[in-house]
Amino acid sequence: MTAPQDRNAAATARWDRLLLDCTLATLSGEAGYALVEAGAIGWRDGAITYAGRMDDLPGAFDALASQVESARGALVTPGLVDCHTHLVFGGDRADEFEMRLKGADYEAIARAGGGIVSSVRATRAASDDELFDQSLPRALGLLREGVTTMEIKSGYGLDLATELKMLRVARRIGEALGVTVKTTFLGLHALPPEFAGRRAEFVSAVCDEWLPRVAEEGLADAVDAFCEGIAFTPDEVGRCFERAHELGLAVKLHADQLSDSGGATLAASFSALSADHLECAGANAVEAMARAGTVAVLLPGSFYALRETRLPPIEALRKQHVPMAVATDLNPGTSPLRSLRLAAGMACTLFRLTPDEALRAITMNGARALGLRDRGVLAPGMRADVVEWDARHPAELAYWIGGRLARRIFVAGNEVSVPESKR
Ligand code: DI6
Ligand code: FE
Repeated sequence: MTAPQDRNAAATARWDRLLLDCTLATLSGEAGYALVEAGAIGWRDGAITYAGRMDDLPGAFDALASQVESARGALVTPGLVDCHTHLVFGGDRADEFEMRLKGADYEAIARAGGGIVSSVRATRAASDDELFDQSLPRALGLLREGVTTMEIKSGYGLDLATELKMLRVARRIGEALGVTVKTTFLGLHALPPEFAGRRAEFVSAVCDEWLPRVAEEGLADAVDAFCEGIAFTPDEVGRCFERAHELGLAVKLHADQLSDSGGATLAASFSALSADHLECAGANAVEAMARAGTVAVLLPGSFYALRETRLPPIEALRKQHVPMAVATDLNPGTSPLRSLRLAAGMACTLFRLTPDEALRAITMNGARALGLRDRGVLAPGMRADVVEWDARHPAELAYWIGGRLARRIFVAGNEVSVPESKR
C-alpha cells in the first residue's frame, strides 16, 4: 500500500506515531471494509504515512517512528463524519415529543406555530455564550464516540442576527473542540411569525440580504433549505440556490422527506453536494442524482422519531451507484439523536444497509457529502483522523446499541482527550 515516495520520506524524517497490532478498516477501494488484519498505521504532521500490513512496514519500528505502540488487536477506522446536524439550538422540544405520543402529528404541530418556530423562540432568546454552552455538550457527545468532522446548520434563528449568531457559535464549537466543523446556512427552514402572510418578502430577504451577508462574513461553507409542503417550494429553493451559486457557495437540500415535491431532482440540477432524507424520492430523482454526483444522505433518526413507514429508495441508489451517507440529523424536533453509531445501526435495521455500507456512510461518504476528499479513508496522504475502538470487527460499530466503544481518538494526528460534559 505504501507508495515509493513515502518510503523515501520515511528514511529522512521519522513518523510521529506508529500503531501496531491492529485490524484496519481502511475503506479504500470501491466497496466493503477493505480490512487489513495484523495491520499497522503511521502518520506524520497530521497526515497518514502508512496504512497496511505490519509485515510490509518499510523498516524497523523504532527507525520508522518516534512513538511506537501496540493497539492490542483493536479495530482502527477513519474518524467518523456526521454530515447533517442542527446541533446548535436553544431549549428542547420534549413537550412536543409528549404531544406526538398523545396523537398530535408533526405537520399539524408545525402548522399551529409549534415545531421549528418554537426552537426559533428559544434560540433567539439565548446569548452567544448561552447558545454555545447549551450546544457544546451535544458536539462533545459526538466527538466522544469518534466523530472528528461534523456539519452544523443554522435555521433556528430566522432573523439575520440570530442566524449569524448560530453560525458563529458553530464555528466556535469547532475551535473549542479542535475538530472540523463545516457550517451551513439554512435560511429557508420555516416561515418566521413576523413574516406571516409575507412569504415572498421572506424569501427575498433570505436571498438578497441575508445570504450575501453570511457569505461576506465567511460564516458558511454551504447553503441548505427545507423543501417540503410545510416549508418551501422548489421555486423558492431554486431562487436561493441561484444566489448561493453566484456567491460561490455549495448547496445541499432537505429533499422529499414527507412528500415528493421534486426536491432531489432540484438538488441534482444544482449539482448539490447532497440531497438528504429522500424517503419519497422517485426513480427519476435517483438517476438525476447519479448523473450530478449528488450524495444521498440517509437520516434514520427522523424516520424513527416520526414513525415514518416509507423507506428511502435504497435499492435504486445502489443500482445507480449513488454514494450513500448516514447522519444523525441531530435536531430538537424530529431527530434528537446524539449518536452517529446508532444512526448507522438504525440505517442497517430500518433501511437494510449492510454494516460495511453503513461504515462507509459515516466516514468516506459523509466526507464526500461535505465536499471533503482528504478524509474518510485510511490511506497515505489522507488526514490522520483515526479512531481506535474497543471492538474487533467493524460490523460491531453498527451492531452495538449504546455503550462507549471509542478507545482513542486522533484528530489530524493528535490524540484528543474528551472532557466529561455536564449533560
Ligand atoms: N431536518 C429539519 O430541518 C426538519 N426536519 C429535518 O429532518 C425540521 C427539524 C425540526 O423540527 O426542528
Ligand atoms: Fe435536518
